Amino acid sequence: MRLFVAIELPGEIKDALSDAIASLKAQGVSANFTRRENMHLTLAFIGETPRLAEAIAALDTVKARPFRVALGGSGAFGNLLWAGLRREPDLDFLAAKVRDALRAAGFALDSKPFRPHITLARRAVCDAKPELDLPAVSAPVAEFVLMRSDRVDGRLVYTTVFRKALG
Ligand code: 2AM
Repeated sequence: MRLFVAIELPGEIKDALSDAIASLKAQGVSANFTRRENMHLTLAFIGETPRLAEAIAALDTVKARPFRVALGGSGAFGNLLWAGLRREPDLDFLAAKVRDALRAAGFALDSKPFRPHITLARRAVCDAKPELDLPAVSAPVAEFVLMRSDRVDGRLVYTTVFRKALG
């Protein structure tokens, strides 16, 4: 199965991201837009593995405190468009702890630095560089989750398989 560790986003943030997607569409961007139920922030990408129990055991050892996240900034990785989050030391700390715990359990994560982003669109095509103005909405984060990713009838479907409370 394909696994990744993420933060689920509260409704206020998803509302702002849905507005941003509507604005991209209004600007003539065509893309594979992220469905509302799939919006999330990835902390660590594990990838294909049969070791679900080991991943859960590793994540269960992570200790970090609750914090707030706020939308801020946006950008593109090639033709993938994303919304950013304000740099938040507690978020960086949590991502580092999650990655350390998974590596200690033998999961080979990539060594790219953590770039907190929420993917809004994949394979985006547009004539001019789109404008993406995000309101500075903020929300509390009280847990992180382990998610399984499946492709069902060509659609990405994410299922939460473990929750870990912060604090
Ligand atoms: P992305 O949105 O930038 O593609 C599930 O695929 C989640 O894991 C997505 O948030 C995805 O980020 C992230 N991810 C990180 N590294 C990945 C990789 N090598 N392959 C697929 N997804 C990856």
